[in-house]
Amino acid sequence: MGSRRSPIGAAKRCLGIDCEGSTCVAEQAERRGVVTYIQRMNKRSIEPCLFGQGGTCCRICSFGPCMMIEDIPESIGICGATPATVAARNFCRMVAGGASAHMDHGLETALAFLAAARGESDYKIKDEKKLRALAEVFDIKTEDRSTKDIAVELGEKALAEFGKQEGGLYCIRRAPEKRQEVWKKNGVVPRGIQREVVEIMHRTHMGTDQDYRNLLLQATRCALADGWGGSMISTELQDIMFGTPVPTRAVVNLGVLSKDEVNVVVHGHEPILSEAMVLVAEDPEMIKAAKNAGAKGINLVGVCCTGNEILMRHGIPVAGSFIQQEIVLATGAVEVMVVDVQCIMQSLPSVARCFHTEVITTSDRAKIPGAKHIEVHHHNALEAARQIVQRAIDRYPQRGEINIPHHKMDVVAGFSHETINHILGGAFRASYRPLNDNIINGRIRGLGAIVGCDSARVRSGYMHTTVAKELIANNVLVLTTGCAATACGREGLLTPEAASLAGPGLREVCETVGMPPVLHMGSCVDNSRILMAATEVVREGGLGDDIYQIPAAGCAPEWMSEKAISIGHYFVASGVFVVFGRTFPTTGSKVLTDFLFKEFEDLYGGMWAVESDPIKMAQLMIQRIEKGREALGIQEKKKRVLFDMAMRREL
Ligand code: MSK
Repeated sequence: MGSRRSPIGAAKRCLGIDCEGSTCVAEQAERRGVVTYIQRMNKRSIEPCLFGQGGTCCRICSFGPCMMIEDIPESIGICGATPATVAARNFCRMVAGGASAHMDHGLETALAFLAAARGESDYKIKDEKKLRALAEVFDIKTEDRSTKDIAVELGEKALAEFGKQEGGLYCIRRAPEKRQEVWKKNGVVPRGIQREVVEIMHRTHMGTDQDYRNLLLQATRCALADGWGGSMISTELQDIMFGTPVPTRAVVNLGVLSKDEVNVVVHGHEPILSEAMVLVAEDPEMIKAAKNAGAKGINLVGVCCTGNEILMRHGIPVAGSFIQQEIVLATGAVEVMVVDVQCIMQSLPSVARCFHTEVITTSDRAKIPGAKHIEVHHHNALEAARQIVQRAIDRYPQRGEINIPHHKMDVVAGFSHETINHILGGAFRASYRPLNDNIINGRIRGLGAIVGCDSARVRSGYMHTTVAKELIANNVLVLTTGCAATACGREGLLTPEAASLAGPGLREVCETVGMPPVLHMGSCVDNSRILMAATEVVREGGLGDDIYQIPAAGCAPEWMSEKAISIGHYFVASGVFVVFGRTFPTTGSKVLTDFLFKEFEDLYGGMWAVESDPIKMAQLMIQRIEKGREALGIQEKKKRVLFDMAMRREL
């Protein structure tokens, strides 16, 4: 039978804050008959299927479903497939699903970028420096050429990456040379972006690839096509079009909703619409229309990764992470929630129906019964945004009772890998040298990435923030993205003041430059920024010549989506030790799990692990970091040397 949880406990989990009694949005909403994931979790009468959870349920043909237990020799599929093969196929398909989400996002971005470059959309080229730098990666001549010429050629070449069948991806060449050699040796260099997904679907078809090692080879190639392909192209072209993020002050949590303004919430992933929404929400004509409707103005806020995108670039507040999306509506204070793709709960229209709220879908790839659909493309984004904001204004007079908690927290976000150069190296000698030096001298023990979703299955945000606090207390600088970043923001870890929670070395560095000990680097496609930051650390020198040598580790404590699996796998294949929380989708097969959790390290330098306890998770990461320091010969903290004038002159 399913476990029963107290509604109060569940509500606290959903909000990630201590929100008691009458102020608890979830509880109040429940009394009004609003059904959210909290009630759905409590009502589940069947525990999750262990075969499905551990990856040993095969349902790719009509012989089955065949459910297998590896310890029982005769427990194999009717076709003869072993538990390891089945778990590998399921893992591959998760990678393909996750990777294709980022790839499709990247494809849309490339199309929008090309239109902007040709002058055929409302968007323009904002970051010319980054345009020229990326053009060089794509072998595009930049000397004596106009911005438009370079941008058009870059757009065409980026778009071609998606349909490429051979020859390798341009961005793969950004990785350290040693890493590229590892990929070549293992035969996993992606040949094109979309090809790798198609090949996974073919190989995992009944009766095709039956060797778990060979299947994992393709999963690795596909994940790399995500991280160093689809995701990287998304991030880089978005930066060029919408601006590369720089540290920006903003506010997060439910308290950012306004009691006397028109609240418009953008949710999803692609910034094509949200960028237009930012422009329209600031339009004096629209603000006047809101005032005419009785509101004080327009309050645009974000949810999930769209929220992270506009937080990083414009300082727009974030109302909540993935798990909070229904709760945001349950405040009764939202006029319109506009969504595009990924991580959108189908229940949103039914929650919205309990209030005056309208849910609007905008992508032809993601419709929801009960939601209004207004199709948005890069060529009509502004016009559609205007229509959406007007609908929100029209709804404002219908607003009923509201319950906006007072909880909100200041954050500093916008740490692109380029910004880290400046924040540590200063305006005139931008470089990763100070970061590398501080890792070498031991003030910073290493880097820890905390990424991924929040989940209904754990106390939301608790895992992320507990890992983060443990890491920074042990002088590990934390890089974060996605809903993990929002959770850290709610907890106050994205402020320079949070340096007081850090160990003495990290604290000294953070206080010297005024940066938080946890750096918000963006949305889930922006994990490619972490790949580039790791590459910059290698390039700067002194910490090995490959990513696996850096004292670093990553985790996704509350992961839930296929995207998380793809992201985790491209980090592992890039040489990073990655720990996932609570469960892992191959544990039904020890053979396959041992391959991923042990043997993978010999092949790639990185490997997987799973751990449910956040303190133990952080300790596993710290152990990996210390192992890396030992291998580099920098495990001892170097003594501080006070420089006299002669030594300074010599410097
Ligand atoms: S939104 S994939 S819940 S991070 Fe990128 Fe958050 Fe995970 Fe969706």
